[in-house]
Order: sequence, then C-alpha cells, then structure tokens
Amino acid sequence: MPYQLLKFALSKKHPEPAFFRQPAELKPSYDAVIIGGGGHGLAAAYYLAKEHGLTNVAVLERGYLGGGNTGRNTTIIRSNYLTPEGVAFYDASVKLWENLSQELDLNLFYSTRGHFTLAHTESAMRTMRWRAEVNKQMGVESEVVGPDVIQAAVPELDMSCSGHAPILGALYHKPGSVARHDAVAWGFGRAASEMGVEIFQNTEVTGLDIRNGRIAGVHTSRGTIKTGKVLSAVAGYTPRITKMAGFDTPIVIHPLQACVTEPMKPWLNTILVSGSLHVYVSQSSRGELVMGASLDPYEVHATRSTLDFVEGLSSHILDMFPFLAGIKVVRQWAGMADMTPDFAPVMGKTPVEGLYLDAGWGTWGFKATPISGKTMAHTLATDKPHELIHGFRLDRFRDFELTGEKGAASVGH
Ligand code: FAD
Ligand code: PYC
Repeated sequence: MPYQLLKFALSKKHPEPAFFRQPAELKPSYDAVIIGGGGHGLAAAYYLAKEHGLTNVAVLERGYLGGGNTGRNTTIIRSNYLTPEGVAFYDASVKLWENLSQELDLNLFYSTRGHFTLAHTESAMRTMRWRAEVNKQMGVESEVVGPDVIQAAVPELDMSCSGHAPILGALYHKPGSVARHDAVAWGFGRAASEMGVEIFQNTEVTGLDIRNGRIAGVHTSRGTIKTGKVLSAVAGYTPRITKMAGFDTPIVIHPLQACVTEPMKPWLNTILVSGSLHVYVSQSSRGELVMGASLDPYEVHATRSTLDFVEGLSSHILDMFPFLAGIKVVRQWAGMADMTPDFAPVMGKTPVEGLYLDAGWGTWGFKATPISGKTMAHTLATDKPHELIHGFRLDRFRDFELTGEKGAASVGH
C-alpha cells in the first residue's frame, strides 16, 4: 500500500490536479485587490467574478489559504440571532450554505444537526423567548423547548449539570448546522480561480498607497500593485490594515481557543451551547468532539494556547457529561477574534474611497462566509453598500446606532 501511494505521488502520468492556478508573478495592476485568503476574501472574489463579471482580481494571502480563523473555528452555522438585521443577514447565509456543496462542486460536509442554546437561569430563558419571537417573526425556525425535549435529544446530558447549573430549557433552532471549514476556503478559491481570479499565497500586504483620500494601490512583500478598489478581509489582522489606512475602528483582538477530543463512536447528533457554562460542543464526522469556550479576557495579537483553557472547558464539559471523564483532548489551538462592542460585524465603505472593510467577525463569522462574500462583492462592484449590510456600517459607532447581538453570541465574554 505505501509503495502504491509513493508510485502515485511521484507519477507524471497521474498528477493530482492543482486546486487552483498559482500564477508566478503579480500583474502591475488589477481592477480589484482582496487582502486575505480566508473564507470571506475568497467568497468575495468568487461572487465578484460570478455575479459582477469582475475577474481581473488578485487575492493576496500572507500565509496559506484558510490558515486564519477560517481553518480554526468550530464551524457552527445558524441564524437564530437577536436583531432583525442580524437574523435577515444570517438567514440569507444559511440559504446559500444549503446549496453550496453543489454550487462549488465540492463536498463541504454540510450537516444539519439542530442547535440547542441551553438556559440555566430565568433571565437566560427570557432572552431565549425574545430570540424565538424575533426569529419566528422573520420566518426563521426557532422555538423555546423544555427539559424533556432536550433530554430526549441528548440522553447522555446530565440535566442538573452535576448539580451546579440545572437546565431550565433551551432555544432550539432546527437549521443549526456544521461544515468542513477548510473545504469552504478551497471551494471558493477553486471556483474563483476557474473564472480568472489570481490567488497568491505567501504574499503579505505591507502598506496601502492612498492619494487624495482614494486608494491607488497596495504594497506587498512581492512588489507594488496599482488598483482602484481594495477589500480588506483579514479578521484578526484588521487593526494593522486600518493603521496603514490612517483611520481607526473600535475593533479589539482577543484570542479564542478551541480543542478536539480523540474520536468516539457517534453519540452526539446535535449542537449544544451553554452560555452560562461557557461551552459549545458538536461531534465531527470523524467522531471527535469539537469544543470551545469563552474568549480569553485580555487583548493579545497571537494564537497561543493555554492549559487554563483546557482545564476550565473540561470541567464544564464534565458537569454536562460526566461519562467523558476518561476521554483525551488530542489537539488545541487558538484564533485571533476581531471583536466589536456590539457583537455585529463591520462591513462596507471606509473613510478612504475605494477601500472597503469586511471585519469585526469576532467569534461569529464562519457562518457568514457565503453572504459576506456576496454582499461585499456587490458593495465593491457598485460602490453602494448592499441593503443587507446597512446595520453593519462602520459609521454606526459614530452615530450611536449599534446593532446589539451580544445576547445571541454563543461564546461567553
Ligand atoms: P480569516 O479566515 O482569518 O482570514 C483572514 C486572512 O487574512 C488570514 O488567512 C490572514 O493570514 C490573512 N491576512 C492578514 N493580514 C494580511 C496581510 N497584511 N496581507 C495578506 N493577508 C493577510 N464563527 C462561526 O460562525 N461559528 C463558529 O462556530 C465559530 N467558532 C470559532 C472558533 C474559534 C476558535 C475561532 C477563532 C473563531 C470562530 N468563529 C466562528 C469565527 C470565525 O472563524 C471567523 O469569524 C471567520 O472565520 C473569519 O473569516 P475571514 O475569512 O474573515 O478571516
Ligand atoms: O457563532 O455560533 C457561533 C459560535 C459558536 C462558537 C463560536 N461561535
């Protein structure tokens, strides 16, 4: 078997097809440049080419595709948000997700499991009722359910959480799903590349060329490019880009950590979140439990992991599932979450003409990948913000018109 594999790998007769074209050199100019080869940047490139015929586009990625938060998240997809702006936006994303494997001709392992947000206090129950009402009003399937429904869905769950935090009920959101994160980056990248978009890995944007308040080009580790349109989709690196552009946003960077256990036989067929215990957990198609907790409480621009995190998370997971006591955590990692004060993203135009921002994705942006790509492509191509992103404009902080989504974040803060 290893010999066969080696033979295949070295064979010139059956080379693996490259996922996307890798041009040797940057062109001197492009119609648009996208900074960041995560899901959002690549999705924007895809929709720019597909829906607006803009293909003279370069995507510049300082590392490798999907190596940022796209490849580090726990892949929860849902639209059970709190504000009408949020619900409409994430619902449009879920609708795109449902057909994305077919559209990109790549199996994204999109798996609809249902999503329970557990409530352990009366005030949490009140928020669940509020979310359920907003969701239903907007045609999104969410309902408040009692302990019997939760126990029937997850018989292994200790409903008293070892006596520490008895579960009173939950918000149940039937469309809640998970997907394979790195495939999302590859799928959008491949499809964009097939339409003519050029993707450059190991290519870092080091400066912006701004003349008379307009973007004129970008400086990169491989030379300078002229362009009149730049989209920054760099998540945890956003403050570095806005510093280059000479304006500020209220985004701060906090690490968010996650981990997986060794594989087990399938037993958890849904997605469980507990804001009070700071836990979210699902079981991957490989049988691992994929788990995360709250943000690290201080601003750090790094992706280091801590023992503190695994200890805290494990103790809460064991409150919920004492039978997991002998199961090993086999991997842990972190991403840099670009947090906003109202837990909604920052999307659209900036004080620099021709420079657009897709940022503030904090702990919630994976589910938004397709719709952020589609709406940012529209915004870039037409120079008019897409109607779905009005609630996410940068100016809302100046105008005191926040889009408060904190009550719908899965992650404790
Ligand atoms: P990224 O994937 O981070 O891509 C940005 C890219 O820009 C990076 O690859 C980076 O290398 C590149 N870059 C940066 N600076 C430069 C430069 N100067 N030049 C060139 N390239 C540059 N969201 C959910 O919806 N559900 C979840 O369950 C969930 N869980 C999460 C769990 C964890 C542990 C973390 C960290 C995040 C989680 N998120 C979740 C959030 C989600 O992962 C992100 O919001 C989303 O992936 C952001 O995608 P992106 O494409 O904007 O950014
Ligand atoms: O947005 O659903 C979410 C989420 C879960 C874990 C991190 N983010």
